[in-house]
Amino acid sequence: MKPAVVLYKPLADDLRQRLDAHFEVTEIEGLDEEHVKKYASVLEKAQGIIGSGGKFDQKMLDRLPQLKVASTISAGYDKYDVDALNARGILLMHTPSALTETVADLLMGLVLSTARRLPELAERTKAGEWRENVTADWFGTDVHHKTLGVVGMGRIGMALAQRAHLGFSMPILYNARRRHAEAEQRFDATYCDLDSLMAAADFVCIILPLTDETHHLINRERLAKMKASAILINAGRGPVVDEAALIHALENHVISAAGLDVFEREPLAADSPLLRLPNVVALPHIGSATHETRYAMDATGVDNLIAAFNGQVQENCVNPQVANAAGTGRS
Ligand code: 8YV
Repeated sequence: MKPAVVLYKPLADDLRQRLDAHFEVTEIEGLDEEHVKKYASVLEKAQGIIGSGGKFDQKMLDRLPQLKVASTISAGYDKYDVDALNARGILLMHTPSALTETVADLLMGLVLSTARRLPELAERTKAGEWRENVTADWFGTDVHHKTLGVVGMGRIGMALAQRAHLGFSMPILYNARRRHAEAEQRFDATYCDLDSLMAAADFVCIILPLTDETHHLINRERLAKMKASAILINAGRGPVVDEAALIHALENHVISAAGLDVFEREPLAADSPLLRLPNVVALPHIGSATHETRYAMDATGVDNLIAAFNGQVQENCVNPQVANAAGTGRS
């Protein structure tokens, strides 16, 4: 008998067929409270689950007593209580490699948008305000040859450093848990402690996962270390930056601007002060949101689920150590 799997996001036909070939699939509309209740009996039988979003805390895991594998169609897995998964021997698969280049493109887009004020000036142009050659109040600041600070030198940090250093001649500073020889060799990146990076960079780009250690890592004191001309970019996870402290820094010109794809609460509330600040470019968490990349992520999520049920957890597995306990086959 094929393992029972719950799918909680729509997939392209070919990916759905691939999933159906391996599993007995029940598709549900979502994992919010309403649907969790509606599909309680389906969840109770699920051995696998695949989709993106949802909160996999102990309460949710209690609704999934048969679960062996969770395949999240995302790189981040901060919505999962990994200790609870480990205790139950549930494998967690994710899609870190599928979105690297696309998120790095967006980061570079935020760097350019904030420095050159692209959204604001495009709006002013559409509003008919361009009546003569622009004067200094329309000017932005240069990007090329400015110093880029990368906080979190993972795959995306590397892809950003490549663009910034090789494409825009930007010196790279970086902070990470450990030194990154390849970044230093390929992009001449200089390792810095976080406070020195904050003080020296013209652009501080945050590309960190959300963990207990990174929550509010960028706080009022750290923002105060930045140059008044510097720009903060966050496309990792919102709560890594203390949003109230950021708003304070932007309103009081402690820093010059911010480019944000992620927020403490998503979707961002319509009355957030961030939306009325002219020096903020706010995006609706679109780091990986291209047709090609979202398809690639979905495909990786499906392949991950199949691989995990075959005991193949060499790639894309958050907790390969539980492979045996999960009883999913050879490890
Ligand atoms: C999306 C992301 O939020 O992969 C991640 O961690 O933040 C994004 O790609 C989403 O999870 C994809 O549906």
